Amino acid sequence: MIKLLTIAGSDTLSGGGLQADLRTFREYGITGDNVLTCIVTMGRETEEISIGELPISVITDQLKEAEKQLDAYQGIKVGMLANLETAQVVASFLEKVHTVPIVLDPVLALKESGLTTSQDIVTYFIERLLPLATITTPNLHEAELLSGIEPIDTVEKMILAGKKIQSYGVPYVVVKGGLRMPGTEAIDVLVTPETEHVYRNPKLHSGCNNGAGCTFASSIAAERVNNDNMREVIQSSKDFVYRSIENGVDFMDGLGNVWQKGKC
Ligand code: PXL
Repeated sequence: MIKLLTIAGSDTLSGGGLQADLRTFREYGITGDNVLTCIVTMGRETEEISIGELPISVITDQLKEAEKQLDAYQGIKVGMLANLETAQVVASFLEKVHTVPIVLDPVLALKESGLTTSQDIVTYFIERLLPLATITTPNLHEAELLSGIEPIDTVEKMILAGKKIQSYGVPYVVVKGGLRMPGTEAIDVLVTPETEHVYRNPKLHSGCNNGAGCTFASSIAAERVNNDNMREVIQSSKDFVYRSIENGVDFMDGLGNVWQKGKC
């Protein structure tokens, strides 16, 4: 059976984080190991977010176990890394991965909430983590932080930002326009070593989108196992996320989690 690894935080609402990753893998009939990096608690009423950090030894212990399994993984997805020390130990682990794709979701801005990580971490992503990844999937805010291009409010600027991020050493970049891009369409841009592709879908105004970003990145890891064509991989992953938002589950008025749904 195919196995992937996710290195990610826990989402107490279960919509995002490693809960989303493992459910996504399951929909593809793929098993998953996980390395837990932190615990995100989101207040249901207040929407306040707290990030519980773990002792670094707890993270390195898990990474050591994953290292013993490296040959068993056909891909690795990296999500939230709560602090610089975590990013450093994860980078040392990723350096040992040579043959399988690494999907790096640069979780620097949670739900575009303005909760951003420090400049130290942004610099570390640029210098150390992005060059280790096969593909990265920033949202608009993260793309602004990583590229220095701000504001990103047109497709042309999304492409420019994607190329800038690619120049740090990651071959594929998807800049996710999400709901923040002006207009009625949800637009994503894929920058490849050869060219760019623009994907357009009607915006889905369901509030059930907690976990959409994690689901997208883990779906890319799953799709990539059997498909070398990144343009097709991204289209399939976008379709997967679209279905999962449509299939979402409310946890309070108008807000909810994506609920992962394969093609059946
Ligand atoms: O979707 C971003 C994200 C990543 N990782 C964890 C999260 C979230 C959003 O809620 O909880 C653990």
